[in-house]
Amino acid sequence: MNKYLLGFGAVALVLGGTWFAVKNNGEAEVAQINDVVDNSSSVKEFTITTSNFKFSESMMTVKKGDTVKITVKNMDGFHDFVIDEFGVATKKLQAGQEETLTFIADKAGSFEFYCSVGSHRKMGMKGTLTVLE
Ligand SMILES: [Cu+2]
Repeated sequence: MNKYLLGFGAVALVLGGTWFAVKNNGEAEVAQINDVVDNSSSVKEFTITTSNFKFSESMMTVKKGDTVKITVKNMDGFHDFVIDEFGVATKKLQAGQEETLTFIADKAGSFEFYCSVGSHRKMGMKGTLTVLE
């Protein structure tokens, strides 16, 4: 191998390295744009009061991917708040107690929330959480 070929090889290596660096830079920019789109979900907060024998809200609507925070305040009697499909429930609350549940609405649909104490659910202590696609 003579000096001329060695020089040519070195130039090719430098050019190749530059092309690789530019290409990777482009991919990093695309990844950043995707992050911005994925951050469109938000936190939705609700406060529900419970009493004999109803919830103050019968409908709540969020979007899939939202973080849902529900504060349950028991004014009167002995109640809890349960959503089976998301595996969340408060403890059974005495009058004057409250508890906040936090979960991610990771599936779309209509889900019943209810009070599991005694026959309260049958007596109308229930409502619907709607998760929009
Ligand atoms: Cu109840």
